[in-house]
Amino acid sequence: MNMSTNPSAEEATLECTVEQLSALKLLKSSKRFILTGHVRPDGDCVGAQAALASCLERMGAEVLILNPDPIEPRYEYLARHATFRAWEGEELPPHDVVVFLDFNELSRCGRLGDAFARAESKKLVVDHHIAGGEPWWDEAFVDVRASATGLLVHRIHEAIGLEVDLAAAEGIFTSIVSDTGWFKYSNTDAETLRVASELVDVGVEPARMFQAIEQRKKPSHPLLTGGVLSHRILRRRASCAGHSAMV
Ligand SMILES: [Mn+2]
Repeated sequence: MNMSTNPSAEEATLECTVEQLSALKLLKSSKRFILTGHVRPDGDCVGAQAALASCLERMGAEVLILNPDPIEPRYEYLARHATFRAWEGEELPPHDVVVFLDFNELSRCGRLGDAFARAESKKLVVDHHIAGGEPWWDEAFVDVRASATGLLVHRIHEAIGLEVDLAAAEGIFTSIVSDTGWFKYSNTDAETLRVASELVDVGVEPARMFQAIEQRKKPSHPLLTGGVLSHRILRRRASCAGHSAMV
């Protein structure tokens, strides 16, 4: 087998299509961005937004993350580095580009989609879903083989030649684990694992991320409250028993 015909993983990642190169040009040449997502944005969506916001801000751009809905509390650690705003019908601030992350149907933004359609800004889609219908966007950074949209934001960093910082790393890691089911699904490929490893090098702590996303305590949940109460009662009984035994 002639190995020289197989490009290395690095080279394959850095190979961008003409369409992707054009999208990168828009990202590099614009100053004011709005990043948006679909209604009830999931982990891939908000993670990719956090990562792209960090990337663009380090390139000197102004970035606003504006979604149709608030982010889930389980992802609030992402808000340490980026501000997530939920649209409440207000007028959009002046902006040059809207970036749509993890979806490609404008209607999935709800009424916010109508506001974007009326705006004169350029529209850029960063996504890994198969698109149906006529393209309504100006530029697209799309790869349907990518396990997560966050992985595409990692490729954008590589193509621009920008290091991934902790804010971006936590975002991309959130994206990857959300869309691969913590590396269980069949979309978990070599690039996914290679990037995850790099993110750990940057400072991501997988166990803490798992705790934040999957083991978040919900004291308001009746089952959990019951569990905590009965645990406390058992402990109290145990300590009473211990005390009386000592006496
Ligand atoms: Mn996704």
